[in-house]
Amino acid sequence: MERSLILVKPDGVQRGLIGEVIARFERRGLRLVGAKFMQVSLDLAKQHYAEHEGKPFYDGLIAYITSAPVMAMVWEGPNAVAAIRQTVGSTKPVESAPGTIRHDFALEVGRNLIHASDKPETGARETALWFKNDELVDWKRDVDRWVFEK
Ligand code: DAT
Ligand code: MG
Repeated sequence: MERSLILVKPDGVQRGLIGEVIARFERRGLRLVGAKFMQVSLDLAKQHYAEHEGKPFYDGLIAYITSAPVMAMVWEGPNAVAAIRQTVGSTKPVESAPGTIRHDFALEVGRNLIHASDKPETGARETALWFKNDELVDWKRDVDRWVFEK
């Protein structure tokens, strides 16, 4: 089953949108695997955003993600990464489709509320970076057969 790391970033937490984000993924049919409310260390922020090191927005990005607590979660399901990216919307909120989280709640790329893994391999890498194995729950829901075809 494909997994994606989701972060409700500091702006989403401060604005009281944790529940809204969780509700959207629950409603979509995705299955929660792990969750923790945490302050991001500088070290974790740098590892998480290593691909962006050297870009003009890098310093601001690290300052933003470490500025206040985040809600970190792992969600799974068939095609979870693509489904979640679709529900999240484009990186720039003004380019996000109506109905997506970034469209509905954000205006600026530097305050775009939420992180979601961009590829299945990234989902696996980021899950391992943010969560220990014993923080992830392997479980089934009675409703799974009505949401997952196989
Ligand atoms: P995403 O978060 O949609 O995966 P990304 O991985 O390209 O986007 O970039 C990570 C974050 O960096 C993004 O959520 C916001 C910030 N960012 C990306 N491009 C930016 C830009 N051109 N100007 C300012 N911030 C940017
Ligand atoms: Mg990304």
